[in-house]
Amino acid sequence: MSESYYITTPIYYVNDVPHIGHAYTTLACDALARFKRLDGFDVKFLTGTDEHGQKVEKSAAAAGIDPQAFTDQVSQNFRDLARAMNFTNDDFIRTTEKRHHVSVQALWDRLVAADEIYLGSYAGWYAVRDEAFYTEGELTKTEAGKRIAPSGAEVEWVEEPSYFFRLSAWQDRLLELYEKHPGFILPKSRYNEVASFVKGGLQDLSVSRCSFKWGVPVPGDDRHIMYVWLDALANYITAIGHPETETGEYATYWPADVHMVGKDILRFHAVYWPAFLMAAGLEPPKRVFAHGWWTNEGQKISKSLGNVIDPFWLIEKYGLDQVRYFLLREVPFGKDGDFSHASMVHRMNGDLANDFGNLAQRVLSMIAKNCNGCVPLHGDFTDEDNQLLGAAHGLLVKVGESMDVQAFHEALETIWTVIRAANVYVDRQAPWKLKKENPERMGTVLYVLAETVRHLALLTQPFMPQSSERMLDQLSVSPEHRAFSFFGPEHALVPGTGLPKPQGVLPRYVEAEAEE
Ligand code: ME8
Repeated sequence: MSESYYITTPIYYVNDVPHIGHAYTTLACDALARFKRLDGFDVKFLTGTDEHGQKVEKSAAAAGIDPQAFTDQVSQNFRDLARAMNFTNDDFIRTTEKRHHVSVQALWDRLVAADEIYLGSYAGWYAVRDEAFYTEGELTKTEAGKRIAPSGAEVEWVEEPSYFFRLSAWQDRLLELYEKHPGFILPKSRYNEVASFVKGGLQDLSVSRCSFKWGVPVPGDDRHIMYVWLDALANYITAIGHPETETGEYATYWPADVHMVGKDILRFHAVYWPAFLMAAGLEPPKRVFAHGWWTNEGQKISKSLGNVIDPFWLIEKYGLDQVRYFLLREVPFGKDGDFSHASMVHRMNGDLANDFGNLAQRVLSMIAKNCNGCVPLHGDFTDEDNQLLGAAHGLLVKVGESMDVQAFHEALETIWTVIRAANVYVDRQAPWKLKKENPERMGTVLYVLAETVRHLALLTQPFMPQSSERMLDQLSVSPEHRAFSFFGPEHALVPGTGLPKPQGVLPRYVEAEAEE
């Protein structure tokens, strides 16, 4: 039986249209899910939408429709994005689904049974935009006297009866969890940030509200609606069949291998979520990875600035695989990044068209022209041949190590060292000159290159699936032979195999056409 691998995205609020930030997080998960599937794992990849809470209720009211109809509409945009980005999520969860109500109420019951929840009253600050509580000390005041949370969201004073979760009792056990599992929070810089927040002391957390209705009622006291974050976080176990925990998908996939999130919501995932789970007698996830923030041409992305980057538009303008590659290559995963047209075009024309596209195109068209359109016969390999083939074979282990710590940029950089080495090899070996003087050597050189491109195309599948698949088609690698178990020399291309007519993959960006 293959090893399981469970990976999740945040579930996105349906008050907004999907933008580059949402596409980014799910893309990172998609690349990882695809990589693990190709590597033989039994993968479950989950995404979805967060549909309850005051923020969504307010957005529905502003749109003049009832919350259910509103969430149906906006949730569909996220499904459309998944299709447009070629995401391979195995499930799409919505917190308004029946299965989720059942699961989140069962989680509540577990917490009550463990005496982790008590009734009290809350008086303090709340930011609807973040759906988060803040202490006075965390706030700043604007010139107009408004109080602002560290995220920039406005807060309002809330005073109402509320159920509380005994978070304050979980400080030591959380710190122990972080210490025992240093990979629980990545990247490392974020680990330190969370650990010092917890060391600073935790207060009990208000986990129900009475001032609005759009959410899951507290079992046995339906004046109260569950705090939207408790509701939302539970999606990760709902989707694998909770409240059933002994058999089925929960038994197979929990604890999750990676919860991928943006840095804005790390605290909810690395502090509240493991505390809720442990308090309910369930295991915490294995890892929370908090990635960085995208800006647009140096500016914060916001609706009010009107500079939100629409992923559908990006794909239309630059091409899907180009966008997928750019987002994962441009910025060290975990750090903040800036989107600019210039850097997008630079990657597209440099790394993709000039380096990889051109390599594949040169090799395939020389084979088409000089080897009757078949995988060439080869003679003995020279040291240089073996060096390039060895570097290509060695990629899987190295790239796998980077993927295991979600260093997507590093994985791609490693693959590109071999792409560049292959381009240097073509220039040095100059197969076009060998046709007359040493045709056998020409065949060997082209064979080494075709075999290198096969490795490169196999490994780039998780990142740029359509382009890699087209390259593999052109090498006549059958779809059943594209998993990583077919990596390596035992599954090398067979001389004499007929190849289809080559077609360019990964075109250059042409400025003039785009400006029309
Ligand atoms: O927080 N750069 O949903 P949300 C990078 N419903 N990533 C960005 C980004 C940007 N500029 N903007 C958004 C919620 N993101 C909750 C989550 S989970 C149980 C509940 C991404 O719609 C990033 O992943 O506000 C961030 O964490 C997420 O969108 C926030 O999505």
